[in-house]
Amino acid sequence: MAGSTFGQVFRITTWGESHGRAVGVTVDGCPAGLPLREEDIQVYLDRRKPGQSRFTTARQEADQVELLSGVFEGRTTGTPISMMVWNKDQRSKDYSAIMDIYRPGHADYGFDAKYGFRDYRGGGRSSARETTARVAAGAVACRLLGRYGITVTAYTKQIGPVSVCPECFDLAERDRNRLYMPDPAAAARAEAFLEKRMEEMDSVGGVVECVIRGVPAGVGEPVFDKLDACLAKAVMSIGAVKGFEIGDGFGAAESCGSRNNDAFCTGEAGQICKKTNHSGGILGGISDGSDIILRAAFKPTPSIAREQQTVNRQGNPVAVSIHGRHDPTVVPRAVVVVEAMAAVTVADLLLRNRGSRV
Ligand code: EPS
Repeated sequence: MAGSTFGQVFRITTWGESHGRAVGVTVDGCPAGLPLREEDIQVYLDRRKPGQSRFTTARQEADQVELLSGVFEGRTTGTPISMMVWNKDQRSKDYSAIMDIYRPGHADYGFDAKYGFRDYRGGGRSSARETTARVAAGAVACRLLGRYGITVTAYTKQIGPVSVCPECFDLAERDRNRLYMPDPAAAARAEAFLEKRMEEMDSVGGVVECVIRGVPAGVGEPVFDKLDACLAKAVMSIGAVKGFEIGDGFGAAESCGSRNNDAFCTGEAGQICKKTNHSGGILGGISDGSDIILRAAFKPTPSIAREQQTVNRQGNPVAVSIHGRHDPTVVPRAVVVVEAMAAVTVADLLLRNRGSRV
C-alpha cells in the first residue's frame, strides 16, 4: 500500500490492521544520542488506548509498546527505530455480518473501488487503531523536540456544540476529565450532551486545538513544503478529520488587513516578536517565532447502532445498524494523535532546516 510514509528526514512508516496481529511504526532519521526508553513512549500510548471510559470504545487493549530496534543502552543509535503493539482483543465476528455492506461514513466502498477487496475486520488499515503507531512515533518526536525547548500541547476545544470558554481555560484541568477539556464546566456540559446522543444510538464530533511552543523563527520550506502545508497534511491524514485551521483560520476570511496583520515589535531581550498572533505562528509557510496554533475538526464516529439505509456490494439496498465496540466520539483519544502528528512534522522540518544556510 502506497502512502504509509510521512516526512523526509524524520520519516515515519506505519503498518498493521485493526484485526491483524499487531500495529507498528518505523521511525528513520532520528538523530543518535537521544535518551529513549519504552516508558517514554508508553505514557503517550496510555493517553490514546481504548477502554479508558464509557466515552471510548470498550475494546480492551493494553497497547504495551515493544521497542525493537534503534536504541542501545538507553539512547537512539541513529538507525531505524521500530516499535510495535500487539492486537489482543479483536472481535472479528462483529464484522462478519456486515462484510458485504457499505457502512455509511466509512471507507469500505472506497477500498473496494480501489483494491477490489478489503480486510473488512474492524476497518482494517483505515481503522482508528492505526493511530497507535502515529502516537508511538510522536512520542519519539516530542522527546527530540524537548531537546530544543519545543513543546506540543493539544486538548479538546469542542465536543458537538459545547466549546471551552476562553475565560475558563485551565490546562491543568485537561487530564482531570474524561473528555480532555481544559474547562471542567464545559466538560460537564459536553458529557451530558454526549450521554444524550449515546441514548439515541448516535455519535458526536468535535475540535482538537494544538499549541506548539518554542519553535524558533525560520522553520518551514517556502513553496510546497510550507510549515502550515505540512501540518495540514499531517493532521488531515488522521482518520475522521474533516477540517483544519492555523491561527485565525477561516475567521481570517472575515477580517481586514489592518486587523489581521500582526504588528512586529521588539521584546525585552531585543528579540523580534509580534503584538498579536492572528497568523498562528506561521508567515509565508515559515515559523515566525510565536506559538503555532492549529485546530482539527473531527466528524462524528461513523459506526452508530441506529439503523441506516445503504447498499451492499451488489448495489442492493439494505438496512444496517452497527453493533460492537465503538467510540461515541473519537475526539478525546484523538488529542494525543494530533500532538503526535504535529510533533513529527515539526521534528522533520526542524531537521531539514539544518541545511538552510552555510
Ligand atoms: C474502530 C473500531 C473499533 C474501535 C477501534 C477503531 O474497533 P473494534 O470494532 O475492532 O473493537 O475499538 O479503535 C481501536 C481499537 C483503537 O485502538 O483505537 C474503527 O473502525 O476505526
